[in-house]
Amino acid sequence: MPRFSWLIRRSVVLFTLCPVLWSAIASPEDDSASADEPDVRPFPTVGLLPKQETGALRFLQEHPEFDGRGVVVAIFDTGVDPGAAGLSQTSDGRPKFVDLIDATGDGDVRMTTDRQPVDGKLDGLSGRPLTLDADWTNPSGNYRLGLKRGYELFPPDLVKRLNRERREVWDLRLHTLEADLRQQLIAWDQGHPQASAGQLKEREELQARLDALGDALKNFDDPGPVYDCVLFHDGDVWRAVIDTDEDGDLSDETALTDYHREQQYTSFGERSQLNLSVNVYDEGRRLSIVAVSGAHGTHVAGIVAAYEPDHPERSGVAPGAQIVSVKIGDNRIGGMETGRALVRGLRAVIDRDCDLINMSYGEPASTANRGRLIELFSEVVREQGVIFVASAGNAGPALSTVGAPGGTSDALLGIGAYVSPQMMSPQYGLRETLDGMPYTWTSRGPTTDGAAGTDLFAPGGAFSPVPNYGLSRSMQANGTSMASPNACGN
Ligand SMILES: [Ca+2]
Repeated sequence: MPRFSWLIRRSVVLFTLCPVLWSAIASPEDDSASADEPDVRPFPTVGLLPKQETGALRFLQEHPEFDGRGVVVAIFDTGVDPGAAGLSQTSDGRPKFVDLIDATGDGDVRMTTDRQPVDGKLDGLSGRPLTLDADWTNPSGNYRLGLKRGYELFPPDLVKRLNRERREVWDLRLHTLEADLRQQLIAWDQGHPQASAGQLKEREELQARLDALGDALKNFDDPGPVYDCVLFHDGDVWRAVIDTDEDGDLSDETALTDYHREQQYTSFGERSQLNLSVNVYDEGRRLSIVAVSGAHGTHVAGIVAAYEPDHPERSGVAPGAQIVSVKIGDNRIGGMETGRALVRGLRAVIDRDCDLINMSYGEPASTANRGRLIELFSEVVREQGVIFVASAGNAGPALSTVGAPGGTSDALLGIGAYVSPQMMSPQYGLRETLDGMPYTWTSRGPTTDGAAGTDLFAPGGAFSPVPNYGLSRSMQANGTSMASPNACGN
């Protein structure tokens, strides 16, 4: 699981503590500021995305070009949004993303129906006629068709929002019809003070329509958007077109190819603001639509490598680094990772020549250094020279609470979460700060086979970018999920 659900729970605990600390600090005995002298200190932006604690800030100031340039980091997580703030370019002008991969398969579309167009149109699998773009190059003239339900792919919080918004539209339409029918019924009653049995059938018809509307209002069942997908080979590469606005017109859509070739992405539309890219596998028989399954991966990637030239305090620890996003959080099983997704992720690490992996994911484990996946992780580290950084877990403060794989695998660097005075003020609203310390909830070693468990501590809270679909630019979150990318960036 992403160490995000945990961190939210822990955030609540931490935020619950903050007012207690604040009230202690601002008690009447505190004479640091008098009532008629307001405290006007500037907002301490240095702690928004912490870099001072590890020496990274000073290092970047003294060596601005030693900022991760030439380094590629794989982010094993919920996927990273290529449209998020600060994640479009590196500090030396290269694309921020080398590749975006869905290793889970939840975005897969089977493309097994071949059709030839008639008068520039195809019969889509949704039943809509699809208008092609006359400018596309398709030497074979053949098109492959598929269909994808948006809700199979969208993050749960987006499904919830869209469902609510679509319900509002549905309710408004039905309530308008309902009001109209009620008026018709009143008018009918006024016009038929002594209706015959035959005339009453008209009234029964109106009443039956009203009842049916009432049922439809009570039993709202939203299947969500359903997208026609079309694939064709332009002579060089496969190109995928998704009818993101469900209007049957494909000429208003972008013809995308594998992300690593052209670094293109598009969006499912203004309402969802969910960005997507594609990869095509199995000789055009499988289209992989790559979208995030949550906000976690984008937040993590921002801590490693966001680049904000106008607001360096918002930049990540290594703004020059490039990213390979590997989605391991599968929407179909509540965002859990699978062994298959992790193996595909390791393949991508080797194919794209990644230098580091960050994995802010994991579960509790009673045994250390065991299992086929741990063997594969160790091979990538020891034989490919990849540095593998992972969160230790948020199950502290008791001893031997480190989780797998970060805390329990000796080939990986397991990262604990630390909170510094510089972080306390901007992130938790403390006017006077305490000494730096590990967060209470950060998992502790030793492992059951006697290793330390937590190899390093790093700042475990940050304001960092989140995906566009969340309708926010950035958010604060804490957890070893945030400590691991901070260490990875360093
Ligand atoms: Ca369209």
